[in-house]
Amino acid sequence: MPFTLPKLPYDYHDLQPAIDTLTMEIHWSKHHQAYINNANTALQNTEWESWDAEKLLHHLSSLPADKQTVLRNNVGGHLNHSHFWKTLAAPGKGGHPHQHLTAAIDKQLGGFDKFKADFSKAALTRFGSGWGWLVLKADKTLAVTSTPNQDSPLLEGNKAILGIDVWEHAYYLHYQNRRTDYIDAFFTIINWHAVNEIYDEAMK
Ligand code: MN3
Repeated sequence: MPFTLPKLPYDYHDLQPAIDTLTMEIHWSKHHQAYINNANTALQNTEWESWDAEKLLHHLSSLPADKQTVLRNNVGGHLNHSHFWKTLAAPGKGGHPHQHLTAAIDKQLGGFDKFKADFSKAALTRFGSGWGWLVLKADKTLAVTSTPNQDSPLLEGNKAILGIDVWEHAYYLHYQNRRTDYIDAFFTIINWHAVNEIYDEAMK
């Protein structure tokens, strides 16, 4: 099978109170696993079975029409969630943005407070299900964006640096309709050590 569920770098309960234990368990073991199962089923016994997620999304429009939507949603869902888990850490354990990332945010996004406000707004105003993002564009500058459903930033030629899942399955058990409170809490569990590394890698 091409895709497998990545191990979480923390326990289900470690992200409390920002994300509750049951939400973490269901989100990782059921929702993420479902994207993987659907993608694997769609790829089984095809000539694209050995392609990695990035290559599949990059060449999506050249794949058969009846595969495009299922792969867009489920390979996208697998990539987005794999990225999401990596960029979270227990409250107080995530460190801070490094100088070079801070400098880029200052210069390109108007400072950290402005970035936080814009990122939060992108996440809050994404209608229905989707993601808010900090991305690195092809020209190596940062931007705040959002994507619908499980669309990967790669579909717009952007690399994910930091993303927030704003599907209701990511927060509804604890926050119900209060997406704003979930977004605020998200900022207490960002693993900046990981985000710094992702940024450095993307800048290469
Ligand atoms: Mn999700």
